[in-house]
Amino acid sequence: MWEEKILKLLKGSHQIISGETIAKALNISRVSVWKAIKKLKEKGYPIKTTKKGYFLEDKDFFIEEDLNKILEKISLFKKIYLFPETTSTMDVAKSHIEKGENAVFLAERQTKGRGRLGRSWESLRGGLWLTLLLYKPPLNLKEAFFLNYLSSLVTAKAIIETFNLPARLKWPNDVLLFGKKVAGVLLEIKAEVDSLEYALIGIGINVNNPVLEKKFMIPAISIKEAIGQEVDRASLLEKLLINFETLYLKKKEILNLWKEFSETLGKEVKILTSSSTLIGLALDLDEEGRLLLKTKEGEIIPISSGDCLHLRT
Ligand code: BT5
Repeated sequence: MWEEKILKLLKGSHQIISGETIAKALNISRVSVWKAIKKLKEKGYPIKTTKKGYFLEDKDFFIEEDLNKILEKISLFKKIYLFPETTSTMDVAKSHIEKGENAVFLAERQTKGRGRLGRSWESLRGGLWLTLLLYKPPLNLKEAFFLNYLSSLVTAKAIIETFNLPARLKWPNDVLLFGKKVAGVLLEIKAEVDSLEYALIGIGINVNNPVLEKKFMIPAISIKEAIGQEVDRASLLEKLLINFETLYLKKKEILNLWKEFSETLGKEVKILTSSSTLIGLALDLDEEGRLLLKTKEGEIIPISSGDCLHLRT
């Protein structure tokens, strides 16, 4: 309980704060301060201890207060669970399903972040790594694809609206900035015959974390790199969740907006599916969320999943 309050004091201070000052401010003993600091350090917060007191070396951390402010503005998700470090927010969200609530799981750092098809997702501190848990969303299996489009769409919109950056969408699940990947979406669902038991939507956004452009499948970028300075992750998260709630279940609007922000449609693309490689013009999305690819021979092939490479305009 004191940990959160001490973290808030440290986050708000540009100077070293003595143990005595913290103890007085919170009306607790020096030993309680010391114990709480020890726990915070164990959780991974970079608190420097000097003779004069304590100092938080990196202030880019969420505190409960940031998240409570966001929760006041949304109603679809009842809670935001924050983890200084976890394997993957997908794992912690999954272990929460039986509670039967919609919730958000947020981690400062993931040790086993994952992408699609068992690929790994680098999740260093400074990024926005979250999973949205939707319990029994009113969609059937055939409609689950809307959640994929909705999630990449609201991520792009949040980046545009918060930072005025030209984020665009790449089929099926990437958000691009200047042609480089700034965010990705991972959807995991469990379906009954004609309803969804749950949906776990993983969203990873490179915000203030370092990214090595050439390290990944396609070049990557962070928002910090695009803007030239560290940015506020709480405002981005707030926009993302508000937009998600606003567009949730508005199927037609989701598809139309996705098409509007798409970088893929109208481009010559190479699609890699589990069984084939196809080249053609990305024409449109159909009502089942499939990408319609027009081959050189003029055949139109609907594709429901795969990886996409942009060839040329
Ligand atoms: C994705 O997969 O783009 C989905 C990424 C979802 C990550 C979120 S973070 C919160 C939640 N918890 C998780 O464990 N996951 C979700 P895919 O399209 O398969 O792209 C994966 C590929 O992107 C990798 O094989 C790398 O080449 C590349 N990559 C890995 N980390 C990256 C990063 N931080 N930025 C850009 N590209 C990255």
